[in-house]
Amino acid sequence: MRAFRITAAAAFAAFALTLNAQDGLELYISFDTDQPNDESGNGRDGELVGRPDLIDGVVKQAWEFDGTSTVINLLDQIFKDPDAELSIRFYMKPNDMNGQRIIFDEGGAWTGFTVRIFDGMLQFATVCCGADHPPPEIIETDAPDDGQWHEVAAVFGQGKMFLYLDGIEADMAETDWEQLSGHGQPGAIGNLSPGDTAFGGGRGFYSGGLDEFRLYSRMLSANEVALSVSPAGRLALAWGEVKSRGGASR
Ligand SMILES: [Ca+2]
Repeated sequence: MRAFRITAAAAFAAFALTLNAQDGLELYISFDTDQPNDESGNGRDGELVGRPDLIDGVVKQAWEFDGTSTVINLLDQIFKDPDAELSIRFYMKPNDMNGQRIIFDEGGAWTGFTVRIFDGMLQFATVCCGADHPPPEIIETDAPDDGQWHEVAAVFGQGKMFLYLDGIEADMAETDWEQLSGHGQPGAIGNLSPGDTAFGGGRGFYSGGLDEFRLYSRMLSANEVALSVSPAGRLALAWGEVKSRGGASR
């Protein structure tokens, strides 16, 4: 009987997490094939430039970005207008920390959301809203250079922004803006989208592994960021969370 209760609690936690992972999901690229197809159900297939190598990922296959030419151009603006909450999460295994290595960018220096590696730092910037390009808010942490996979989440919402590395809050800030706004440009994964980034001008191709990229039109919570969305690890991690909280109340 006890064994049944444990199994039921773990299954419930996994089910709840599955629902969470789908809530507000705008874009999901698994990198399991050689095409940047959107598996969120929203039909936002990307346009690939360059030829990534398929490598072993955290979940099935991943892509190795070459740092010189590979980019996924998204074909639509994903920001809402206005956009009060926006988050991304993904796994990365970077292999070049020098200069600017843009992982995700939408918008620009007028209103924008950008995650990059810059001279050894993992940085997340947002900016809004003015043609005079107001100073962006930037939060950061050391980019891991151990050659291993790491999970990153960048969360903006309600005038705050958070950067998580492997489920732990690495930095946060309050912003001068409560929301981002529409801009009429598509986003990009692996280099800047057209124009400029939330940091300002300049392009820079990401170099290294990327896997399981998800974009949400809501704030990811600290609790769910602490849990991997990896289907392979979901049950064990969910059960670990249940045990650490002393019950299955979540
Ligand atoms: Ca994958």
